[in-house]
Amino acid sequence: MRRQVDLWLDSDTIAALSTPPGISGLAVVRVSGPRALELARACAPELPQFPRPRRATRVGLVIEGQPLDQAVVTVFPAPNSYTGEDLVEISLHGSPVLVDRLLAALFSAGARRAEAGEFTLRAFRNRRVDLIQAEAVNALIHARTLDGARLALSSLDGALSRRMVRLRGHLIELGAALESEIEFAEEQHIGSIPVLDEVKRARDEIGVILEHAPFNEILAHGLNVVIAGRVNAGKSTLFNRLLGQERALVSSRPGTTRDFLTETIYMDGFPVNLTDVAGWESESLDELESRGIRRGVERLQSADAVLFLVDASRPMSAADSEMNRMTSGHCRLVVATKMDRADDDVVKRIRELHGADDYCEVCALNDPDLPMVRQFLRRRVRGLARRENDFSVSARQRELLRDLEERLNRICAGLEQGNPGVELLAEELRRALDCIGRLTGEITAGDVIEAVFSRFCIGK
Ligand SMILES: Nc1nc2c(ncn2[C@@H]2O[C@H](COP(=O)(O)OP(=O)(O)OP(=O)(O)O)[C@@H](O)[C@H]2O)c(=O)[nH]1
Ligand SMILES: [Mg+2]
Repeated sequence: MRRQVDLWLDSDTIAALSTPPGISGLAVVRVSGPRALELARACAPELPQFPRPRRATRVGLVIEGQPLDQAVVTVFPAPNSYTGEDLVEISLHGSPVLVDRLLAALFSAGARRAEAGEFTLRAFRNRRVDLIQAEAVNALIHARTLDGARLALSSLDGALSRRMVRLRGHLIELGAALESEIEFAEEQHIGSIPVLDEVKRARDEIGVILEHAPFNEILAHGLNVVIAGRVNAGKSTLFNRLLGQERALVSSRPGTTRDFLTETIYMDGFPVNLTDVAGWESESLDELESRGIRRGVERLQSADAVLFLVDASRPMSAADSEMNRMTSGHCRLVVATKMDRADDDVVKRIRELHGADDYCEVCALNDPDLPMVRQFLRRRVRGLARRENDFSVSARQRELLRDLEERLNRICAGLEQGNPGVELLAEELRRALDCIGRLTGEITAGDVIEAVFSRFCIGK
């Protein structure tokens, strides 16, 4: 959905609740923009004409002559505020009734309801943060683990941004050296430019960031584990056992699970997001079943680990082989299920096929703890190394960093070969600088910016 206002140009004064809606101890309403102080004073008449910056002041909120609440108001004058504009934070009692009344009064006095992420967008627009840092704000809010929060905080502190600024300086220097090479081709050997070492170091650092990024994502959101297998293999039963509650419907009818279900369990305090999906079926299906299966496959593609269930009580089928192929590239545990009713020949066949993989045999009915399955999950969780000096990287940033790494590779290789083809190198340099500009948001298209901020919540 396109926004009604051009957020890039708009300079209205905006207001929104920045704490979660609902009953709470306190609620914080933020007002930002040129009229922030004036509008806040319209609701808090005791607020002085020139309040002391960044000092909490206790004032009464009065709307249309009626006292509403006792609040604490803090004024952050431009440019030293989160948004870079005049910003007022009104902290009142956390009652939705009071909050709605205050917001209504602010809107009727001339404020506009803030769009999702608009406060941070303004911070970006006013160069309080770059785009990398703005994305880190969202990553910090949405982090589901302490590790994830720590990674986001280093990005917010500018760890990645500073590296990009440094790299840009080196590339510009390299560009200047290349230009002089064009002019004095005979006298200099470009492969010996000292700044080349810096560029190589930066390239290697980017390589490490890209290598760590998938792990860091798991650290931030938890381990996504999909329970896959053909219909009726016992997926939902296993899901329920791992959760310790009857969350999913179980029945002897094939095709019981239609849509996917996700629930989180904790292993050593770390979130493991388990997803039960519709069973795989190779025969023709109705439209709804196919859609359910497609959703399951999508989950599978983005899974960090897979529990691949094979029913030991029935002969294996084409669906099992297809599922085997689809999950073989994943970090997976093959689980032979229904061992209480197992057919010896089938078990023999499963062992032949999967005995050498991560493999276990279970009976979810009689063995509710499933120690082998839990052990596999725990091993995955413990394998997630927590590294110092890392930071969160969004999918957008990862794509740009990959492109940047490629350009830097070409630049370094060209220079090392001694016969660089100066024009080509200059073009690669220009593109590398372009990647950096897109990362930090200096030359990022409006729709990309809009997409980034639309993932924020209102009030941030
Ligand atoms: N005997 C026995 N039956 C089991 C075991 N695990 C599951 N079942 C039964 O197998 C049937 C199918 O189980 P579900 O958990 O619904 O299987 P599913 O893979 O989720 O099935 P779909 O959602 O239809 O793909 C049910 O009747 C379960 O009670 C087991 O270890 N032993
Ligand atoms: Mg099921």
